[in-house]
Amino acid sequence: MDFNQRLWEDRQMVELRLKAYSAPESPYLIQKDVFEAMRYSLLGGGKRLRAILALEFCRAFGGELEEALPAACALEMIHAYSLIHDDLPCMDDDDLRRGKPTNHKKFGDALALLAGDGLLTLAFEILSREDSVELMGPARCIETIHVLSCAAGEYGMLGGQVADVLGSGRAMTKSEHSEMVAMKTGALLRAAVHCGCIAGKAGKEQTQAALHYAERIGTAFQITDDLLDVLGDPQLMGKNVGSDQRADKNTFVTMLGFHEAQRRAFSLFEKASEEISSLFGEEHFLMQLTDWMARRSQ
Ligand code: GRG
Repeated sequence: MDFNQRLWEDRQMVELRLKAYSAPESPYLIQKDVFEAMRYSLLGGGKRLRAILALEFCRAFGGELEEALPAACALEMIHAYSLIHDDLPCMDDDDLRRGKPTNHKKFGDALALLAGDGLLTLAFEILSREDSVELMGPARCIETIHVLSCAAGEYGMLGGQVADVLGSGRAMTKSEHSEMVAMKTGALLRAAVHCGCIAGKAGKEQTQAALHYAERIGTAFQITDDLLDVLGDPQLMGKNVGSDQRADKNTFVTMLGFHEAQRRAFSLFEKASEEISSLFGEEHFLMQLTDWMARRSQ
C-alpha cells in the first residue's frame, strides 16, 4: 500500500476512536464546558505521530492494530494535555496551535488548565476500562499504564518541562540540555514505541532495539522542531515561529548553531533508519515513516 494512504488510514482509525472516547456533546451536563475544551484540543488535528508509532510498531511485530488503539489514543490525550498546558501564559504563552487559537485563548486559562487535567486523567481511564483490559489482558494493560505514567511524569515529560521552564534565560550545559530534551520530548515518543511493542508482543531484544530507535528519533524530532522554530513556515505549521528566541530558550540551534543542528538531526535519523532496517528490512513502512519525520515541515 502507498505510504500516504497508510498514514491516512492510521490517522482515520485514531480520529474515530478518539471521538468515541470523548464525552458526547450535551447541553445537560454541568461539566459540559470542560468536555468542549477537551474535544477542542483532542480532536483538533495534529500529525498523530505518537499514535502512529504505537500502531505501526504493534503491526511490525505481528500484533493486531485493535490492541494498540487504546494506547495510541491515550498517547494523543497525554500529548494534547501537554500542548494545552505548554501554551498557557504561565508557560510558553502562545496564541496559536494547529492553526487555531490555543485552548486558553478560546476557553480562558481556568478551563484550559482543567481540560489538560481532564485529558491526562482520561488517558488512564480508557486504558483501565473493562474493554481495554479484556482486549489486552490485565498484565499488558498494567504494563502499558506503567510505561505511559512514567513517560508523562516527573522523570519524563513533566520533569523535562520543569528543567526547560526553569532553565530559560540561563545557558544550560550540553548534557543538561540533552537530558531535558530526552525527558520533555523523547519520553513520550519512546513510550509510543514501547506501547506498540507491548501490544505487538515483541520479545525483550526486539523491544530493546525498538527503544534505541525511539531514543534517536526523540532527539532528532526535537532538533527539527527547534530548526522549524527558526526557519519554518507559520502557515504550514499552524503556530507562531520564533517563540524559542523570544523566551530565551535553550535549543539545539542555540547550543550547536543552525548547520550543526541540521547535521545532528540528519545523522540521528540515519542511525534510526539503520535500526529499522536491521529489524524489519529496507522496504518497511517504518523506514518511510522515519524519512517522513526527517523531512517534515510542520
Ligand atoms: C503540568 C502545568 C503543567 C504543564 C506540563 C508537560 C508539559 C506541560 C509540556 C510538555 C512539553 C512539550 C509541549 C514538549 C514539546 C514536544 C513537541 C515537540 C511537541 C510538538 O509535537 P508535534 O509536532 O505536534 O507532534 P502535533 O500538533 O503534530 O501533534
